[in-house]
Amino acid sequence: MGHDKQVLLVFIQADSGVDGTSLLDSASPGHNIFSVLKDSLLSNVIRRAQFAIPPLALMILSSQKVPGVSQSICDLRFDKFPLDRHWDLVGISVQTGAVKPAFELARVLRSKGIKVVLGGPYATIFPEKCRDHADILVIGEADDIWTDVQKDLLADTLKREYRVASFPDLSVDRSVIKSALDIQSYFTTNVVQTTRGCPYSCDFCNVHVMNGHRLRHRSISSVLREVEIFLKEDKRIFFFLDDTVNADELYAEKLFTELVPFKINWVGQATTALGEKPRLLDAFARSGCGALLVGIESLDDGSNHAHMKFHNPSSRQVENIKNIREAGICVYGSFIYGLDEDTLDLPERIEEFIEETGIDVPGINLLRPIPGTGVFDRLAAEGRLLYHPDDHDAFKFSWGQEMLYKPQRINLLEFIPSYTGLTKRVFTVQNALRRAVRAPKLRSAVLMFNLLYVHMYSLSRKDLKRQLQQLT
Ligand code: B12
Ligand code: SF4
Repeated sequence: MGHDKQVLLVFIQADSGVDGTSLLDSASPGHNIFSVLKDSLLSNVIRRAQFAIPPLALMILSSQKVPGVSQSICDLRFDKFPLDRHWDLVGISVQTGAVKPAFELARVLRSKGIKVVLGGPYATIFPEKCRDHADILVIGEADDIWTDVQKDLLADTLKREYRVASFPDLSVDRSVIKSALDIQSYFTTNVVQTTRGCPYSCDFCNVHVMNGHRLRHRSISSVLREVEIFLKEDKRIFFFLDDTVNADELYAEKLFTELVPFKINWVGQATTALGEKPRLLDAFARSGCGALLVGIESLDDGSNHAHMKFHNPSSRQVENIKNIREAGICVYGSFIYGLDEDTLDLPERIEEFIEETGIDVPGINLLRPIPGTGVFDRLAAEGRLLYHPDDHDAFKFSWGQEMLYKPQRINLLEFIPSYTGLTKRVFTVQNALRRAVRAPKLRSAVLMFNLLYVHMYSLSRKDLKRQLQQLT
């Protein structure tokens, strides 16, 4: 439509973490012919294993249709910014791990006279840090307020700031439309969120800070309709993006039972408490659940408690994980080593736990103190952060290439070799093959992920070795 106002919504590529793998990859060449060959083989695996999914936030915004406004999405993980076209407004989603590139893009656009609106997790938690980098700031979940912004754009009455007064009611029907997406760029475009908010308060996480403690549900009929429509455009796997897809067990059981006839395959994130609920587990398995990411964090309950995580005591984890796998669902088990009560005996326990439970894909992370979380403020107050607390960019969401704080009970100089020793033993090609063979489902994806991690953790060890040398 020629005279429509043109709005572009941008998702930024982070230079660390999931997105940063390709940068990391080229940054650390191997030193002999064998490691060069291995690295190049594995970097191929990295490219194939990106499993890139589209930003649901921008799909939600672009689905809010205001006559007279046309919206497009630019995902900088795949696309170049279309500077050759005219834009009346560019909206950038700012995640804490990608603040610097987001601000840099805003600067370039504003210098060309293009109006920039910043929104997303970082803009919501740190509006004061974003204000100078934007013409317009949106604070909070923009499911409804984005319509106001578009109307004000049309009327030429844009305000400096839009603050969402209360969390949007998710039970109101809002359809998500994919028309602004380039479907072929992605591993799948079937991304669905059924609930928002988290009843828990883990201090290393900021979901409960951004989305509140009360779990808000979409109506089951609205989710079912969305799945049905999505399936018409894209038959690939579904990602349920809820932080805990079994947070409300009754809701989840009803939803996934009703999803059985759709015959989809899906993955999501859950707590291992699922293993204690046979009916819910059965509904997950029958509705096509192939894999679940579960947060185990520490195997030491004292450590989890020190970080305000009280659900899922370690005594029940083994049994629960076994039950989930026996139901035919792969388990991605995410650990954090280096929490406050962790001691040097933990790596051995983690290895035994992985063997005993048969976890299909282990992820062994270093604690990332994220600005805006409880743990960040506490470590800053205790003088344990290794960078200045105001330098938010230093607190990257890397894969564990670098320690960002001093552990409480383990000296940093002992901690680093203990962590790298652990990842060296857990992430080997032999273990990758073994895990793939015994996986209850999705064997090639399990193999791909494990091989990716063999490579990623070997790069992380190089970086940590460098950091250790600088510290000594
Ligand atoms: C799916 C997911 C991913 C996917 C897709 C990315 C995405 N953001 O869509 C992938 C795997 C790529 C990913 C990667 C990463 N992720 Co992630 N991810 C999630 C997850 C589970 C769901 C995201 C989602 O779709 N939420 C639902 C939407 C509707 O909510 P939303 O994104 O907050 O959007 C709303 C508002 O923020 C706002 N909004 C958002 N953008 C914009 C833009 C404008 C212009 C406006 C006006 C408003 C606005 O309106 C939206 C609608 O209400 C969240 C957890 C969560 N609960 O959100 C973590 C989360 C967003 N991820 C997180 C992290 C740390 C990462 C990584 C850095 C991980 C890593 N080590 O690499 C990378 C960063 C990638 C990047 N380029 O920035 C953190 C971010 C913390 C923070 N404060 O920023 C979260 C919150 C998880 C956590 N527990 O802390 N992630
Ligand atoms: S880590 Fe998971 S369970 Fe804990 S507060 Fe965050 S979203 Fe909730």
